[in-house]
Amino acid sequence: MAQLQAIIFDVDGTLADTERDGHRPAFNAAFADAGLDWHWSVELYGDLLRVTGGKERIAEYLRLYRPDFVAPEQPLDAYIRGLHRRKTEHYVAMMREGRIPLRPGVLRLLREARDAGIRLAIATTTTPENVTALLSSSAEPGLAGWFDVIAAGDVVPNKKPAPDIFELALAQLALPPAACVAVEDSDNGARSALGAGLGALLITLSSYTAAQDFSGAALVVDQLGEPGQPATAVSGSLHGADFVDLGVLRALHRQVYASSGQ
Ligand code: XBP
Ligand code: MG
Repeated sequence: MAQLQAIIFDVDGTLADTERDGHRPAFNAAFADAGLDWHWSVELYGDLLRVTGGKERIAEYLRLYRPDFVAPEQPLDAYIRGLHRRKTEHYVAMMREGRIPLRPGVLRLLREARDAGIRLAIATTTTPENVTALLSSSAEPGLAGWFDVIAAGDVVPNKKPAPDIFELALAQLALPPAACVAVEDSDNGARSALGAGLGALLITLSSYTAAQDFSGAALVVDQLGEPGQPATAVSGSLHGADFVDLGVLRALHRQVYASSGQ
Protein backbone atom coordinates (compact mmCIF):
# COMPACT_ATOMS: atom_id res chain seq x y z
CA MET A 1 0.00 0.00 0.00
CA ALA A 2 1.31 3.49 -0.90
CA GLN A 3 2.25 5.77 2.02
CA LEU A 4 0.29 8.98 2.48
CA GLN A 5 2.59 11.64 1.03
CA ALA A 6 0.39 14.63 0.18
CA ILE A 7 -2.94 16.30 0.87
CA ILE A 8 -4.66 18.14 -1.97
CA PHE A 9 -7.10 20.84 -0.85
CA ASP A 10 -9.89 22.62 -2.64
CA VAL A 11 -10.11 26.32 -1.69
CA ASP A 12 -13.61 27.81 -1.92
CA GLY A 13 -15.81 26.29 0.75
CA THR A 14 -12.98 24.06 2.00
CA LEU A 15 -10.16 26.32 3.23
CA ALA A 16 -12.62 29.17 3.79
CA ASP A 17 -16.36 29.70 3.30
CA THR A 18 -15.81 32.24 0.54
CA GLU A 19 -18.76 31.90 -1.79
CA ARG A 20 -21.70 33.66 -0.09
CA ASP A 21 -19.88 36.63 1.46
CA GLY A 22 -16.78 36.79 -0.75
CA HIS A 23 -17.28 35.80 -4.38
CA ARG A 24 -21.00 36.71 -4.49
CA PRO A 25 -20.62 40.34 -3.33
CA ALA A 26 -17.53 40.71 -5.53
CA PHE A 27 -19.61 39.73 -8.59
CA ASN A 28 -22.34 42.17 -7.51
CA ALA A 29 -19.82 44.99 -7.04
CA ALA A 30 -18.42 44.38 -10.54
CA PHE A 31 -21.93 44.43 -12.00
CA ALA A 32 -22.64 47.75 -10.24
CA ASP A 33 -19.34 49.24 -11.49
CA ALA A 34 -20.40 48.36 -15.04
CA GLY A 35 -23.76 50.10 -14.55
CA LEU A 36 -25.66 46.80 -14.73
CA ASP A 37 -28.77 46.24 -12.62
CA TRP A 38 -27.88 42.57 -12.08
CA HIS A 39 -27.87 41.38 -8.47
CA TRP A 40 -27.12 37.86 -7.32
CA SER A 41 -29.04 37.08 -4.13
CA VAL A 42 -27.84 34.40 -1.70
CA GLU A 43 -30.44 32.02 -3.12
CA LEU A 44 -29.78 32.72 -6.82
CA TYR A 45 -26.05 32.39 -6.24
CA GLY A 46 -26.64 28.97 -4.67
CA ASP A 47 -28.28 27.85 -7.94
CA LEU A 48 -25.56 29.39 -10.10
CA LEU A 49 -22.87 27.52 -8.14
CA ARG A 50 -23.83 24.46 -10.21
CA VAL A 51 -21.51 26.03 -12.76
CA THR A 52 -17.89 26.29 -11.61
CA GLY A 53 -15.72 29.20 -12.71
CA GLY A 54 -16.73 32.83 -12.44
CA LYS A 55 -16.72 33.61 -16.17
CA GLU A 56 -18.66 30.45 -16.90
CA ARG A 57 -21.12 31.39 -14.10
CA ILE A 58 -21.75 34.84 -15.63
CA ALA A 59 -22.35 33.21 -19.03
CA GLU A 60 -24.84 30.79 -17.44
CA TYR A 61 -26.66 33.65 -15.71
CA LEU A 62 -27.01 35.47 -19.04
CA ARG A 63 -28.25 32.32 -20.75
CA LEU A 64 -30.92 31.74 -18.08
CA TYR A 65 -31.95 35.23 -17.00
CA ARG A 66 -30.79 37.80 -19.58
CA PRO A 67 -31.03 35.99 -22.91
CA ASP A 68 -31.48 39.28 -24.82
CA PHE A 69 -28.43 40.99 -23.32
CA VAL A 70 -26.10 42.51 -25.93
CA ALA A 71 -22.59 43.42 -24.78
CA PRO A 72 -21.71 47.06 -25.48
CA GLU A 73 -19.21 47.44 -28.35
CA GLN A 74 -17.47 44.09 -28.00
CA PRO A 75 -18.01 40.36 -28.29
CA LEU A 76 -19.77 38.82 -25.30
CA ASP A 77 -16.73 36.71 -24.30
CA ALA A 78 -14.51 39.77 -24.05
CA TYR A 79 -17.17 41.66 -22.09
CA ILE A 80 -17.50 38.79 -19.61
CA ARG A 81 -13.70 38.63 -19.23
CA GLY A 82 -13.63 42.35 -18.42
CA LEU A 83 -16.43 42.06 -15.86
CA HIS A 84 -14.69 39.09 -14.29
CA ARG A 85 -11.36 40.96 -14.05
CA ARG A 86 -13.15 43.67 -12.08
CA LYS A 87 -14.79 40.98 -9.90
CA THR A 88 -11.34 39.56 -9.13
CA GLU A 89 -10.12 43.04 -8.09
CA HIS A 90 -13.02 43.38 -5.67
CA TYR A 91 -12.52 39.87 -4.32
CA VAL A 92 -8.77 40.34 -3.77
CA ALA A 93 -9.44 43.65 -1.98
CA MET A 94 -11.96 41.94 0.32
CA MET A 95 -9.50 39.17 1.14
CA ARG A 96 -6.75 41.73 1.88
CA GLU A 97 -9.12 43.26 4.43
CA GLY A 98 -9.33 39.79 6.03
CA ARG A 99 -13.09 39.63 5.45
CA ILE A 100 -13.21 35.80 5.27
CA PRO A 101 -11.27 33.73 7.82
CA LEU A 102 -9.96 30.22 7.23
CA ARG A 103 -12.41 27.57 8.44
CA PRO A 104 -11.93 26.02 11.90
CA GLY A 105 -9.10 23.52 11.98
CA VAL A 106 -7.62 24.40 8.59
CA LEU A 107 -4.47 26.09 9.85
CA ARG A 108 -4.02 23.47 12.58
CA LEU A 109 -4.24 20.58 10.08
CA LEU A 110 -1.97 22.30 7.55
CA ARG A 111 0.63 22.88 10.27
CA GLU A 112 0.42 19.32 11.58
CA ALA A 113 0.79 17.86 8.08
CA ARG A 114 3.67 20.15 7.18
CA ASP A 115 5.50 19.34 10.43
CA ALA A 116 5.09 15.63 9.63
CA GLY A 117 6.64 16.06 6.16
CA ILE A 118 3.35 15.59 4.30
CA ARG A 119 3.33 17.73 1.16
CA LEU A 120 0.52 20.24 0.63
CA ALA A 121 -1.21 21.08 -2.65
CA ILE A 122 -4.21 23.01 -3.94
CA ALA A 123 -6.61 22.11 -6.75
CA THR A 124 -9.18 24.84 -7.31
CA THR A 125 -11.37 26.38 -9.96
CA THR A 126 -10.84 29.89 -8.72
CA THR A 127 -8.42 32.49 -10.11
CA PRO A 128 -4.83 32.15 -8.75
CA GLU A 129 -4.74 35.73 -7.33
CA ASN A 130 -7.77 34.85 -5.19
CA VAL A 131 -5.93 31.94 -3.59
CA THR A 132 -2.84 33.99 -2.80
CA ALA A 133 -4.94 36.83 -1.39
CA LEU A 134 -6.89 34.46 0.88
CA LEU A 135 -3.81 32.64 2.15
CA SER A 136 -1.85 35.87 2.67
CA SER A 137 -4.65 37.34 4.79
CA SER A 138 -4.51 34.44 7.26
CA ALA A 139 -2.88 34.48 10.69
CA GLU A 140 0.14 32.80 9.04
CA PRO A 141 1.33 35.31 6.43
CA GLY A 142 3.78 32.87 4.75
CA LEU A 143 1.05 30.26 4.32
CA ALA A 144 1.02 30.30 0.49
CA GLY A 145 4.65 29.13 0.62
CA TRP A 146 3.66 25.99 2.52
CA PHE A 147 2.07 24.59 -0.65
CA ASP A 148 4.31 22.72 -3.10
CA VAL A 149 1.66 23.00 -5.79
CA ILE A 150 -1.09 25.55 -6.41
CA ALA A 151 -3.16 24.41 -9.38
CA ALA A 152 -5.81 27.08 -10.00
CA GLY A 153 -8.20 28.56 -12.52
CA ASP A 154 -7.90 28.55 -16.29
CA VAL A 155 -4.70 26.46 -16.49
CA VAL A 156 -6.65 23.35 -17.50
CA PRO A 157 -9.11 22.94 -20.39
CA ASN A 158 -12.05 21.78 -18.24
CA LYS A 159 -13.02 22.99 -14.78
CA LYS A 160 -14.56 20.84 -12.02
CA PRO A 161 -16.45 18.48 -12.12
CA ALA A 162 -13.92 17.39 -14.78
CA PRO A 163 -10.85 15.76 -13.17
CA ASP A 164 -8.34 18.02 -14.98
CA ILE A 165 -7.31 20.28 -12.08
CA PHE A 166 -6.69 17.37 -9.66
CA GLU A 167 -4.81 15.53 -12.42
CA LEU A 168 -2.65 18.62 -12.90
CA ALA A 169 -1.95 18.86 -9.16
CA LEU A 170 -0.98 15.15 -9.10
CA ALA A 171 1.30 15.59 -12.13
CA GLN A 172 2.99 18.60 -10.49
CA LEU A 173 3.41 16.67 -7.24
CA ALA A 174 4.70 13.72 -9.33
CA LEU A 175 2.62 11.38 -7.13
CA PRO A 176 0.00 8.72 -7.88
CA PRO A 177 -3.51 9.33 -6.51
CA ALA A 178 -3.05 6.48 -4.01
CA ALA A 179 -0.35 8.53 -2.22
CA CYS A 180 -2.77 11.38 -1.53
CA VAL A 181 -5.86 12.44 0.38
CA ALA A 182 -8.16 15.05 -1.23
CA VAL A 183 -10.26 17.51 0.78
CA GLU A 184 -13.33 19.04 -0.87
CA ASP A 185 -16.66 20.64 0.01
CA SER A 186 -18.88 20.30 -3.07
CA ASP A 187 -20.37 17.62 -5.32
CA ASN A 188 -18.61 19.16 -8.33
CA GLY A 189 -15.33 19.00 -6.42
CA ALA A 190 -15.95 15.44 -5.25
CA ARG A 191 -16.63 14.28 -8.82
CA SER A 192 -13.45 15.99 -9.96
CA ALA A 193 -11.30 14.37 -7.24
CA LEU A 194 -12.84 10.92 -7.67
CA GLY A 195 -12.49 11.24 -11.45
CA ALA A 196 -8.77 11.83 -10.96
CA GLY A 197 -8.57 8.59 -8.97
CA LEU A 198 -8.43 10.24 -5.53
CA GLY A 199 -10.42 7.62 -3.64
CA ALA A 200 -9.29 8.85 -0.22
CA LEU A 201 -11.67 11.79 -0.19
CA LEU A 202 -12.70 13.87 2.82
CA ILE A 203 -15.65 16.25 2.48
CA THR A 204 -16.07 19.21 4.84
CA LEU A 205 -19.61 20.45 4.21
CA SER A 206 -19.93 24.20 3.61
CA SER A 207 -22.80 26.66 3.69
CA TYR A 208 -23.98 25.93 0.14
CA THR A 209 -23.16 22.20 -0.03
CA ALA A 210 -24.65 20.62 3.10
CA ALA A 211 -27.56 19.03 1.17
CA GLN A 212 -25.48 17.60 -1.69
CA ASP A 213 -24.85 13.90 -2.31
CA PHE A 214 -21.41 12.65 -1.27
CA SER A 215 -21.95 8.91 -1.47
CA GLY A 216 -18.51 8.40 -3.09
CA ALA A 217 -16.58 10.06 -0.24
CA ALA A 218 -14.80 8.02 2.45
CA LEU A 219 -15.61 10.56 5.18
CA VAL A 220 -18.04 13.50 5.32
CA VAL A 221 -17.83 15.93 8.26
CA ASP A 222 -19.48 19.24 9.06
CA GLN A 223 -16.06 20.83 9.67
CA LEU A 224 -12.47 19.82 10.48
CA GLY A 225 -13.08 20.98 14.04
CA GLU A 226 -10.66 22.06 16.74
CA PRO A 227 -9.89 20.99 20.29
CA GLY A 228 -13.05 22.09 22.15
CA GLN A 229 -14.98 22.48 18.86
CA PRO A 230 -15.73 18.90 17.80
CA ALA A 231 -16.36 17.79 14.24
CA THR A 232 -19.43 15.67 13.47
CA ALA A 233 -19.18 12.79 11.00
CA VAL A 234 -22.18 12.75 8.63
CA SER A 235 -20.89 9.54 7.03
CA GLY A 236 -17.74 7.51 7.57
CA SER A 237 -15.75 7.38 10.79
CA LEU A 238 -13.62 9.81 12.77
CA HIS A 239 -11.97 6.75 14.34
CA GLY A 240 -12.76 7.99 17.83
CA ALA A 241 -11.24 11.44 17.34
CA ASP A 242 -13.07 14.67 18.24
CA PHE A 243 -11.72 16.57 15.25
CA VAL A 244 -9.96 15.83 11.97
CA ASP A 245 -6.22 15.61 12.51
CA LEU A 246 -3.47 13.89 10.57
CA GLY A 247 -4.24 10.64 12.40
CA VAL A 248 -7.80 10.69 11.01
CA LEU A 249 -6.49 11.35 7.48
CA ARG A 250 -3.97 8.50 7.80
CA ALA A 251 -6.75 6.17 8.99
CA LEU A 252 -8.99 7.26 6.10
CA HIS A 253 -6.16 6.66 3.63
CA ARG A 254 -5.45 3.19 5.10
CA GLN A 255 -9.12 2.27 5.07
CA VAL A 256 -9.46 3.17 1.37
CA TYR A 257 -6.25 1.58 0.10
CA ALA A 258 -5.45 -1.30 2.51
CA SER A 259 -7.60 -3.78 0.58
CA SER A 260 -7.21 -2.35 -2.93
CA GLY A 261 -3.63 -3.49 -3.55
CA GLN A 262 -2.57 0.07 -4.61
C1 XBP B 1 -14.90 27.49 -6.91
C2 XBP B 1 -15.60 28.16 -7.97
C3 XBP B 1 -15.14 29.45 -8.42
C4 XBP B 1 -15.44 30.59 -7.51
C5 XBP B 1 -15.18 31.88 -8.25
O1 XBP B 1 -15.18 26.10 -6.98
O2 XBP B 1 -16.52 27.64 -8.54
O3 XBP B 1 -15.78 29.71 -9.62
O4 XBP B 1 -16.81 30.58 -7.14
O5 XBP B 1 -13.88 31.97 -8.71
P1 XBP B 1 -14.26 25.03 -6.24
P2 XBP B 1 -13.52 32.77 -10.07
O6 XBP B 1 -14.31 25.36 -4.78
O7 XBP B 1 -14.95 23.71 -6.51
O8 XBP B 1 -12.89 25.09 -6.86
O9 XBP B 1 -14.51 33.88 -10.20
O10 XBP B 1 -12.11 33.27 -9.84
O11 XBP B 1 -13.63 31.79 -11.20
MG1 MG C 1 -15.17 24.21 -3.16
